[in-house]
Amino acid sequence: MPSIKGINMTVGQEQQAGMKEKQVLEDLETHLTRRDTEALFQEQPQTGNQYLEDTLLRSYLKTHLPPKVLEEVHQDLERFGNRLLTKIQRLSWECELNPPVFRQFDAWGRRVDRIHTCSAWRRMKEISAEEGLIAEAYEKRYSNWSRLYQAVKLYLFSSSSGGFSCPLAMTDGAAKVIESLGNPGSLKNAFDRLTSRDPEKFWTSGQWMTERRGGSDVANGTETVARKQPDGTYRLYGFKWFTSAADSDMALTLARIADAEGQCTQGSRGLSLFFLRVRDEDGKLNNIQVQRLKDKLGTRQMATAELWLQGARAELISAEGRGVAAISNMLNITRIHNVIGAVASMRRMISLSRDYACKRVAFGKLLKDHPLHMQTLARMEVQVRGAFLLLMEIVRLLGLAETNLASEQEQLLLRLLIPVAKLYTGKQASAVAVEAMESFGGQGYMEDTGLPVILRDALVLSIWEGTTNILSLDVLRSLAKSQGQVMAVFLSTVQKKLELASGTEQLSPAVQRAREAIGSLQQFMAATGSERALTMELAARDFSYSLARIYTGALLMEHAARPDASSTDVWAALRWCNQELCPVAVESGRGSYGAGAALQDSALVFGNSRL
Ligand code: MFK
Repeated sequence: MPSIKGINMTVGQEQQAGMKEKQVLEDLETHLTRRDTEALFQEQPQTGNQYLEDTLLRSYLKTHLPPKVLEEVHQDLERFGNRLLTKIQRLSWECELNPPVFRQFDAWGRRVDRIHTCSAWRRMKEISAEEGLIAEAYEKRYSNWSRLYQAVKLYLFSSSSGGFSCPLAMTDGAAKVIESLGNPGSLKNAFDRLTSRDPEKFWTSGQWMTERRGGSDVANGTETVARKQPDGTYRLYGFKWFTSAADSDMALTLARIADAEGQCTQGSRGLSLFFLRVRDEDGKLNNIQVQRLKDKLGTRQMATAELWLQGARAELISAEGRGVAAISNMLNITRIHNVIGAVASMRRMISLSRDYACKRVAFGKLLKDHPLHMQTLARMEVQVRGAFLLLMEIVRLLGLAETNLASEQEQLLLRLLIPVAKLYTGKQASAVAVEAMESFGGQGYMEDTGLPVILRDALVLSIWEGTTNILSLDVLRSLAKSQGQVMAVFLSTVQKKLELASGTEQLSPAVQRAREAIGSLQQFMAATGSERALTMELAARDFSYSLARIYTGALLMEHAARPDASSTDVWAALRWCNQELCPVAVESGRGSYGAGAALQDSALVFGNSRL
């Protein structure tokens, strides 16, 4: 006897049950089919021309650029915005879908170590040259404004670049190093190619700094040895553990020069900077073996590799033992690119969230009509506005420095603000990407929406190019090097901006809060006294956050004090200044930076048994 769900039935009963089941299925199918043909049940969020839609960017350019420069730049950016929308965004998605593939051996067992990139990735390289994404900064067509203009193009490109902004960062950094070395003849070809607008000529560069024994601790972690050859060149032997965009044409890297006995100087003083070609004219690797490609959480569009240097031919380009100082020019540029990437990913996420809020109906109305939802988006908008203005301030200062127009104070300020901005915006980008993802509900978590890619790629921004703590220590390095002078410049610059803002009455609560924060910061600096070294190390992160929040607050206020400022500019400044602007003073007041607190923190992490 047959059975349904364990119930015994006769043949008649079985037939009846079968017919009923069929009827239910038919009803269900009719219902689903009807619903299916009605409409898509959710509309995809989209953005238009990113340049035209970015009111803050446009108002910044209008305020700061000379009219003639603005006119030309505006036309180009509008055109570029259209190109991004209609052509480049599609390529970006292709890069995500077709990550690089590594083939170690050919069909006949020969070692080939080939990194295959997709055609969209290679097209990105051509586009970068055509658009002058590196060239613009070095041609200096617009004098001190060229660097800012380049940064704006990179900012627009970043979130549609399919990860190509990474090799561009290092390419820019390498060009900067070569330029700062006075463009020596032996590097002329490389410089011309890095800064070329000709896709046929254009080169990208790698920055090989990280080795097995340490990422951040370059001074102690670098094992690569350089052996001098009779012709004056060097051969490098070592293992590079993280080499981003390993398909690049050239690289700058650190190594220790061995003396006649094969001995090397350890520590930072033993490091020198080298230039090398990755492949020769025939495409053969320069005595380099690719061990494998990295299996990363994000930036999967890009080939990050482990490389064995087995006698790679290289040229010494810094003074012996001055490798870290020489490559720091590259680091400062790539850190600025990191800020560009952070602001761009925040802007993209928020633009998509904003569009979605105008399309998605929940609880009987559009998301944009839910005040709590809009409050959440507004909080993110304040973050990206602040980060954007901080980025513009840095590239404005860099442009002045590169055209010999920056005062000594402005140069000091630039040195301080680069690590401050890198560490702060890296964290902002991760937080905003997570928050924005939530604004799409479950859809935000779906791979094929493309939203998780933005989050994954944003998460690296606080790690590579120096983690948050390493950058916080770099902030202290810049203080120490200037013997505190940079703090005086920081404070006087902020004071000037606040003075300007105090002429706008609606801004007065923000001005007041910023002034209080400055007072607290000064008190903290004065109170560190004899315990300064330990206190400052423990306080480094909160201290850097305080600098970021105070300076950004001042920039938002300055922008909101323009004659043609809007009420939203004012609101953004007020909102920014409602947060704790000087966390270092608050934590210091709680005794967080003493030796006792350090011991307790350690005990908290490990449990009391370790003490
Ligand atoms: C979208 C964005 C895309 C970005 C893509 C990039 C992909 C590439 C991925 C990577 O390569 S990630 C790896 C990046 N690695 C790092 O960022 C290293 C992090 N570690 C540090 O930054 C350490 O602070 C550092 C290695 C610099 C410390 O080294 P040392 O040897 O202990 O430094 P020291 O002795 O304090 O300084 C040596 C010299 O360099 C000094 O000059 P002087 O000898 O003339 O006094 C310093 O002033 C100078 N210096 C150090 N950092 C500087 C700097 N100068 C200017 N700016 C800086 N930031």
